[in-house]
This record gives sequence, structure tokens and C-alpha cells, in this order.
Amino acid sequence: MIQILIGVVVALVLLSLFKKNVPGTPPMIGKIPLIGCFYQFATDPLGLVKRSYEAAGDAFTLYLMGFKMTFLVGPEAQSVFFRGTDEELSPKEAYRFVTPVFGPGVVYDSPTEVMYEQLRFVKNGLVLGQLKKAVGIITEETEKFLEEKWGDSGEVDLLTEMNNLTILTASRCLMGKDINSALGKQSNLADLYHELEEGLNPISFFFPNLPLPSFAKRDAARAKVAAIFDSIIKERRKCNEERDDVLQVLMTSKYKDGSQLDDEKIVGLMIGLLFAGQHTSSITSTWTGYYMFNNPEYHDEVLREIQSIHVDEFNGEICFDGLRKMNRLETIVREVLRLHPPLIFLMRKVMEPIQYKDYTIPAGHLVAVSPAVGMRLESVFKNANEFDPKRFDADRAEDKTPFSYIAFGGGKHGCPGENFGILQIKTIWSVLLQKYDLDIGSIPQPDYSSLVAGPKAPCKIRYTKKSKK
Ligand code: X2N
Repeated sequence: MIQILIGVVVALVLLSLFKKNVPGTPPMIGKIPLIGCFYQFATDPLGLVKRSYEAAGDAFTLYLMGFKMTFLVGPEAQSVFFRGTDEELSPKEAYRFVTPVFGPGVVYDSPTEVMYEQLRFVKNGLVLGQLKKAVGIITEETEKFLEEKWGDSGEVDLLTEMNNLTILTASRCLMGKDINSALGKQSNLADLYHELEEGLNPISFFFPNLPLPSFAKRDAARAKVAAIFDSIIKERRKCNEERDDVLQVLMTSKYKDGSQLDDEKIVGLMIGLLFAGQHTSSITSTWTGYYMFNNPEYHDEVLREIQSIHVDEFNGEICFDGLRKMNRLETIVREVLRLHPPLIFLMRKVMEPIQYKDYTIPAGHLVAVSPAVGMRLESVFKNANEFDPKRFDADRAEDKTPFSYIAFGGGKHGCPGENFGILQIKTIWSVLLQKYDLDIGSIPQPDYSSLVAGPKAPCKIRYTKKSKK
């Protein structure tokens, strides 16, 4: 047994020692046997990608613990990633590690045609009519949250608060008030959900089957969350009540063959959507606060927008049409996402060799684009490391080069939650800025150690309620 093991290790070491650049493939980076450049990747992934881009050009392969991950950097290379078909570049094969969390047969874990139908259901759950309703829900939840949890003045961690708030708004938009009654007093969804998500750490991407303690917790937490969501669905079926949230859309959607999603898949989709809507939003809300308060001219401009739109034009009511008119707040959020995209990498597995320039990227490679690196290229965005929301204004429109602005990915897997997410953040800040004066410190460093990258803790801020005049 042990001899076989040693034999395998020796063979692998020898193999990687003799691993040469295969002619026609992108340059390979990371020549240390077995590990390649995994250590640098794990400690400073963006630094490694940036340096490799500068040294090797817009297509290169990182050798990581036996994985070959080919990066495509810049709009031209990124377009190859986003235009690839599912048969050539498979998201399913690259995102297998999410299946234990979301559940079997959900989105990426189903056959391509089924996945597209599920994505269609999700899109139907996020159409304009749903977004308009969401504004009311988000406003209500935010006001209630601030009233109950914040009070007149105090100190809080902004990221923690945004997390707690977003889990309320997102779960209510997804399944209405049912979640409150289903949870009862037994436990709160945030705590349960937290354990579930610890199973989605970056290391699980490379080693989805490690017997980590967090994975056992994940499985236990998933069973509990699934039971809660399942009871909500069953309850709703019994009452025969018509609702207008995302869950209702999922429960009534039909595949082309007339069949419907079974409850297990609905549960899985809800878990996936809650995860997707939760972290990306709460993180971006937090960055948005920091960037506004560290750039007074933009802060002032947003306050003026609130006054002229929400207060003067819409009589103090936060509504969909008003939010849509808040152009400066929108460009601030988009600029925050350019500097700090929550998903720093997007990935596919190469199933059929693809061509880029003179290179062939062979089947078996992973391909990746990095929104975090790709959106800080000087060749695409002027003074790329600077916060400058005006770059999106009509006269500059730096984001209009195809596949240059990729915070929401692009192509047929482009994020279906883009409008919902931006709307949610605009709503939360519209409420918050009207009700409180904030004291927010300097911009924190980003933390790339989790799957969804956010600001490093702590994010302490102080708040005082505005006196009513
Ligand atoms: C040596 C541990 O190894 O310290 F959520 F319905 C729901 C997949 C994104 C993979 C990024 C970094 C690996 C560091 C290892 C839905 C809203 C989605 C979309 C550090 C020390 C999920 C990040 C993996 C970097 C590799 C997956 C999300 N909209 N949410 N330390 O996307 O969309 C969803 C979609 C990603 C990655 C990495 C380390 C649909 C170590 C120890 C070691 N990667 N990686 N979403 N690292 N260490 C989502 C896309 C999908």
C-alpha cells in the first residue's frame, strides 16, 4: 500500500519536473513540482494574476496543485470566456463544489438544458414587476431594522449590520413573511445560514471532498435549512394561497415539457438565490458606505439626489421610479463594484479545446477571468485604481467596451440578479442617509480569503439619528 503511494508521488513529481510548455498552449507559470504556484495563489491571488499578466500577456496558465488554470485578462481575452458555449466551456464542471450547499440537481448540477430552464425561472422571479414590489419590502425591512436594532445613536460594525439587514430583505423578497413564521423562535436564519456557507470556502473549490469539520457542519446546517424551506413550500401548497414572491414564481413555473420543479429543487434554488443575493449585496453596501463617506463631493451629490428626487418629486416616498432616477448613486455603486467585485474569479472547465490568438487551450484546463484584475487595467479604465464614478457618465462611458465591465460576468451566464442587487443597495442607502448621520472611517483593505471577497473586519462606524425638523 505505502509503496504504491510513494510510487504515485514519485511519478507525479517526475511528471511535473518534466512538464514543459506544450507548443501552442499559453505560457505556464508555477514550476515547483506538484504545488506549482499554489502558495502564492492562496496568499495573494490577485497579485499573482496581475504579475503574470504583466510578464506573460493576456493568456497564461497557472499550475496549482495539479490544476491547470488558464487566465484570460482584458476585454478581448475575456470575450472568449463569455462567448464560449456550455459545450466548450462548462460552468457545471467548474462549480461542482457548490452542489453540497445548494443541493443535487440545482442550477449548475443539472443537465445544460435543465439549467437554462431553471435560470429562466429565476429570471422570471426577478422581472420588473417583482423589482417594483421589492422596493416596498426592502424599504419596510430597512426602516424596521433601524428602528429596532439601531435606535438613536451608537457604534456598530457596518458589514455585520449589512449582513443582518440583507438576510432579512433578501429572504422576504424570496419567500414573503412565511420565513418568520416557519422559523418561529427556535433559531435565526442568519446563524443557520452561516454554518451552511462555511462549507463554501475557497479551499472547497480545489478539494470539495476533504473531510473538513466545516463540511460536516455544512451538511447538518443544510438539512435544517432545507427542512425549514420545505415546510414553507408544503404550508403554502396546503393553504392554496396565491403569493407574489420569488418562491411563488418557482412553485408555478413549468419546464417546456409541462412538468414542474419538485420541492427538493425549489429548496435548492432558494438556498442558492439566498446565498447569491446575500453576500454580494451586503458586501457591496458596506463598500458603498465607505466610498461615499470618503469622497465628500459624491456624498453631497447623493444627498442632493435624495432631496430632489425622493423628497421633492415623490413626496418623501422611496419608490422604484425615484430610485431609477438616482443616477449618481447608481454610478457610485457600479464604481464600487469595479474596484471591489465580490466575485474575484469566474470559472469554467474546458471541455473542447478553444483557440485564443495563437494559443490553443486544451480540454481539461480550467479557464478563469478575474473581474478584480480585469477591471483595474489602465488600458481600459483611466486611472484604474481611483474611485471615479464619472467614468460611467455618458460622455466617457468607459464601461461600454464589450466585456470590459464584468462585475456581473457577461454572456449567457451573466448575473440575473444584477438589477435586483443594485436596486437593493440603492434602496438601503436611500433610507439610511435620510434617517442617520454617520461617522465612517477610512476605507478598509479587501479580504480575499473567502469565496465572496469583502472588506476586512472590523468595519466600525458611529451613527446618530437625524433630528426631525
Ligand atoms: C494555502 C485555506 O487555498 O488558508 F452563489 F445560484 C448562487 C467560484 C467564485 C470559485 C470564486 C482563493 C482558492 C483562495 C483557495 C447561484 C451572486 C452563484 C453570483 C486561500 C492556504 C457562485 C475564488 C475559487 C478564489 C478559488 C462560484 C456566486 N451572484 N453570487 N487560502 O463562483 O456565482 C451563487 C451562482 C466562484 C471562486 C481560492 C484560496 C448562482 C487557499 C487555506 C489555504 N474562487 N479561489 N454569486 N486559498 N488557502 C455564484 C458563481 C459561483
